[in-house]
Amino acid sequence: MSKGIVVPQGLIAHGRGEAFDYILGEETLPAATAATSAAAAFLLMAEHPVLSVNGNTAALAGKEIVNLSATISAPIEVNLFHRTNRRERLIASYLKRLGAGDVLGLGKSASSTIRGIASSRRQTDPRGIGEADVVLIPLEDGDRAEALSRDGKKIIAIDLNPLSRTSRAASVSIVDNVVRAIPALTHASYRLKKMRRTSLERLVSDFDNQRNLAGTIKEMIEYLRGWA
Ligand code: PTJ
Repeated sequence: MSKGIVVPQGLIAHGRGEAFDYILGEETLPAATAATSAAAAFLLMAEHPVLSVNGNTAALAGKEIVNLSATISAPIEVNLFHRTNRRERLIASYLKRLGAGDVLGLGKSASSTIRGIASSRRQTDPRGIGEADVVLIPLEDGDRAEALSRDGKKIIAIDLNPLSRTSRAASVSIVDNVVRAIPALTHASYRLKKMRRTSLERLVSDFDNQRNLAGTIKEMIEYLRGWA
């Protein structure tokens, strides 16, 4: 935050996430592992997958996002809730120092618009989220997740809160901490790259996000029952 990558509101969001992380035992639940395989299949089958990055994600898992981008050949786009040119540039140069190639979404290059959002968050890069069919949105707010979904894009969320609008609006919600979820997604993508397309299609069509979220909540309850 002192470098300007994360906004103060990001610390509050982080605290909200931590509270949920405690009630899943700060470990990856089986439901999250199933969602991660489905997410990897979605990303590998996509024509234009894009990884959307905000301040919290860059700070917590910048290197891991760069690794995922290289593994699945998907561009990274900076898309901020609290948008300023300075923060966009800071985050992009931070990711480049970690090994990212081109980073999309900066300044005037974000000339496409997501319908149904009033704020500057609606601006996206036509080479990135603008033309994407599948978008990974770690740590996202509900409005943008719903608007991207209404725009016909398949959304993969990483959100520790299984009750959030983001988790509900996504096609695949990985309920886990980004620091665990992104390396696991890279690992799953690497493994699934060797699979046939028909097997990937089956992983996608067999996945039911609402059922998986219900499974996550049951796993959280089981964990809490252990303490009670
Ligand atoms: O960098 P910016 O300007 O784009 O702003 C980013 C924030 C995070 C401030 C903005 O997107 C925001 O306010 O998000 P929300 O609406 O607070 O949603 C963030 C969601 O991420 C919440 O549901 C949290 O539970 C969840 N979350 C927080 N930390 C983590 C997390 N999920 C996964 N891993 C985390 N480490």
